[in-house]
Amino acid sequence: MRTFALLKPEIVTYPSLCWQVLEKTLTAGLEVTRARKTTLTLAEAGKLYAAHKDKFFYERLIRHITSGPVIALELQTGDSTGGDPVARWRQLLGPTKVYRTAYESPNSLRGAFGLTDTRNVGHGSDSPQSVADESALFFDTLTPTNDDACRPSKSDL
Ligand code: DAT
Ligand code: MG
Repeated sequence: MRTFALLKPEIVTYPSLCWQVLEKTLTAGLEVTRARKTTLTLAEAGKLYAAHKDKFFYERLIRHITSGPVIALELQTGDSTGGDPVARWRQLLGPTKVYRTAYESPNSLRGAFGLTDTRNVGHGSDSPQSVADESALFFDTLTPTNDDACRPSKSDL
């Protein structure tokens, strides 16, 4: 079983932050099975966030996610830890709203690196269906861009 995760531009733009997020991810018992760095078009961002189309923050969300490079990750829980990778990644991310991290999970990724409710470090699929849809979008159908040559290895970051 796997999950789909996305690191947002406010992380990917800064190599040292990006590496810290990846280290915390591995330390939490998640393994990276596929990775892809890319920059989303408006149309691709619209597909990722279709469920939020009518929300007041939709425009802000789309503007932000297309503002720079993102890293898509397919994650699985390691053999020794097991468990549901969807829940594991979302727990590591922490609450959507950054102010809540202060008392709910200061050590989560959003607690450590989140800036605002929009610039909140990452995305995580929330169901088996969204894992399938979002993995397919990023790993099978996305428009190739110049960023595709990049891979999140330690030397790259
Ligand atoms: P999550 O990313 O925790 O799954 P979500 O699916 O409810 O949260 O929302 C998707 C993204 O939309 C979220 O990462 C950031 C943005 N967002 C959600 N609620 C928001 C709010 N109240 N104000 C601004 N942006 C918000
Ligand atoms: Mg969500």
